Amino acid sequence: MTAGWAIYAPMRMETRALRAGLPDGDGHVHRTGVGARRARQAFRAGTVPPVMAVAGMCGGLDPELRPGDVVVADEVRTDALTEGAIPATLHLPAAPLLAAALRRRGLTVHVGPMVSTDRLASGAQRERLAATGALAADLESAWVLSARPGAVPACVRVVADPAPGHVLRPITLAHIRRALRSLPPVAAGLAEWSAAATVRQVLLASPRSFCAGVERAITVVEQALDRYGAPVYVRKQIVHNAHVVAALRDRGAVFVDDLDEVPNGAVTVFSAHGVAPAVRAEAADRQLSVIDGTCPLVTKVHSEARRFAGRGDTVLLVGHPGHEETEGTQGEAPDRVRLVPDAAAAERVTVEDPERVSYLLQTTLAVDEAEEVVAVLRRRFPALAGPGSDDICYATTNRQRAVRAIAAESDVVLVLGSGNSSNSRRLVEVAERAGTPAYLVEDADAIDPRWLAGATAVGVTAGASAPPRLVDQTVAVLRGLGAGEVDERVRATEDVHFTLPKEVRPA
Ligand code: 0K2
Ligand code: SF4
Repeated sequence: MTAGWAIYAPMRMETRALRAGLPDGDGHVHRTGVGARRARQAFRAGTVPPVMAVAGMCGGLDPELRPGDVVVADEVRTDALTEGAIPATLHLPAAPLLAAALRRRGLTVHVGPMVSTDRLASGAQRERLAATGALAADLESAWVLSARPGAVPACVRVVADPAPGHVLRPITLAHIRRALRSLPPVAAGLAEWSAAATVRQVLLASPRSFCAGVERAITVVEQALDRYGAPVYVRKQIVHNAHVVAALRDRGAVFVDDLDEVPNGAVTVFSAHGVAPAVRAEAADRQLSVIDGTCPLVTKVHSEARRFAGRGDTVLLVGHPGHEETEGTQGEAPDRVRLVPDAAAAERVTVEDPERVSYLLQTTLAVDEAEEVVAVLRRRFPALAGPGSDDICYATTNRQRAVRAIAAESDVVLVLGSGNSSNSRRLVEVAERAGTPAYLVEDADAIDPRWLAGATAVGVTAGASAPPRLVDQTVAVLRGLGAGEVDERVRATEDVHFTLPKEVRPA
């Protein structure tokens, strides 16, 4: 926990509840007094620490808010009609990280704007404030947080007085008790947040995020929706990313695990990871109107599998069992392809004829691990033949090189990507092998502030299926924790682009 941080709350009952959530609460929780005037005066004599939070109770403006719900402000404003209104809105971009830390403590958390007023709001004023989009209102936050403009700020308020009604009208004791019960875990979450407010630099890996195959696969679904209308069926996740899938589902894509779930004749897209010939045959039998989203670099591995198996080789496919890409490649010659997940399996695998053996690689393997596995295979089968050019694709290789570069300079690395994304998981492992703790996160909301405690340099990258905007949001959160510097480490430039399948190609 950083020494220079503090929580400010207006009333004694609030400071008491907040202190109860901190082992060393006395040193960190301070009372300002109630209202704008007292909040403005509270700092005249004292020094304000570089990391400061305002916490306490508030009145709900959004009718969804219940007593005891927590509002984490991403903006703090003053009511424009308030005397002494602060001129500009205060932005608090680390709000999603703090909100997630509080949710993990079992609290119901809402993120949105907080408005500070100089007096208890009347019914008409409440309606006017609610119409501005503010979630809740209080009497101090804006003035407390403007006491030290350069500080790392947070604003967390617990709803004691829900809408509808007058904001901060005389409220029932039961609501106050409910709200006070939420304050100890709020203080504990703020302690985690304060410990992460050491971040000064973000190191961005380049390249990161979407590769050409993912761009193409997503465009295939978008174009299919535009051209043929919803629903468009997609076999499996088009790419392994929950945000991409959710966005396409919103536009009318229907994701299925099996072609059984697709009505006869419907427009059906195959995912970037490719499919076995048996799946193509089934689609043809069902007269599905197929558009193939398979990445051309996966298709290349399929043709190698056909070529090697066709000349009578045993084909050793280095890849992960159960992954859609390996299932698809294996399906090209199920009797001849053997899956080799790791070096131990390479030591055990048997072949019919050691003079007729070749290997292939899943496109998203860790380059260093795959080299080890192939070295074992080569030692055991000196006649081993390989693909003409690397199966591990350019995007995988470049992203791993770039994450290794940032890991060397970072205290911790965050990798944006979904849990089922093989290439994203490999980026975590590559950073860890470089000696730096690394975490896979679906988005900025999934960042646990405890990972960042005491870190000054945080590396950020994204798997090939993770949208770039998730990186932008993560950088914004890290800026909100105090990162003033964002530097990029470029290890390769990419200008690969694949043409679209004819069914969705622009005329
Ligand atoms: O890395 P994975 O193969 O699990 O797949 P995604 O996360 O969807 O990334 C795109 C790569 C697809 C094919 O190589
Ligand atoms: Fe294609 Fe490589 Fe992207 Fe996979 S990671 S979709 S093989 S470019």
